[in-house]
Amino acid sequence: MNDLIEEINDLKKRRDAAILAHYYQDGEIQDLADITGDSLKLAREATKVTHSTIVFCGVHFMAETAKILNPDKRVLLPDLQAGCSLAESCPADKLARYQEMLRQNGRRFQTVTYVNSAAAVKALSDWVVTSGNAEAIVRRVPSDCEILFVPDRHLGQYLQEVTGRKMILWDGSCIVHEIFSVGDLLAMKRKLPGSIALAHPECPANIREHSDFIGGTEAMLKHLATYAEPRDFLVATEANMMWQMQSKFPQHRYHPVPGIACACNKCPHMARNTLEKLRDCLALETPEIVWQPTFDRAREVLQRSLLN
Ligand code: CIZ
Repeated sequence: MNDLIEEINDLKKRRDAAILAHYYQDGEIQDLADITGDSLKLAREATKVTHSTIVFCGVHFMAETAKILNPDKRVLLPDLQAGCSLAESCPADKLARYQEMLRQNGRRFQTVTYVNSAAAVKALSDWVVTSGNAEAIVRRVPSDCEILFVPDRHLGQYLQEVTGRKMILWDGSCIVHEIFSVGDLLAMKRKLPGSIALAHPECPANIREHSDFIGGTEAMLKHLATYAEPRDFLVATEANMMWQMQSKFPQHRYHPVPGIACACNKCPHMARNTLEKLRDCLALETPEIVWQPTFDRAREVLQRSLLN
């Protein structure tokens, strides 16, 4: 393992590469990264990278976003098959047909798209949001327009609740956040009185309503920073997030909320990126995210939504 890490660090220098890693990656990958973050932070940081190559340890739409915002960089993704159930639920052709049907019915709307989507879908959108900026962007949509929110219906429902804006919701969901067990969450709260439940807004309403704090990963970290004394936190988001929590705030105890059918929730797509694949992609300079025709229009939307 130490040899592998040395090899990666050596290749990183030789390839003039910066490693960006999402909080949902295994701790050993986050440990090696130059920058860790949620997709909003990583998208913004990617635009400041001075190296010629970015190795993106995350899923496909995140690496694609890094490429779109930094066309001159070579962007590598250790496993090109690292996808996302939300992105899969919303193919661009299906969205285009749905938008057309709404227009034909005289509906005046703007499309607000969660970053967990393909570039071709972003290209059909007015706005792209992450869990970190969704509320602020939704508040920017003119009040005389309806909002078509794609693809996460749980995040959309949450945004309806906090902003009071009614939305037309796409029927997508995240396979990790959808399966937390409310029965187990309630049992954990009984077992650990005084514990604080943190839920991601991609979780369904039954989990959110029994949680003390709802927010994306960066918001969760900010919230943890408000507790000086050791506490018990029940965490309803991807289990690797606890590695970041533990490193930044080691005084607390973190307990993963189990899924309905498993002890904890790890994203199988994120798990495709391993140290070995990270080494290989640096050595072979592939797989690479290659510029696609839809990236031009997606770039306008991403720049307006994430960088301003
Ligand atoms: O926006 C992201 O990075 C995701 C997928 C989750 C979060 O809340 O950070």
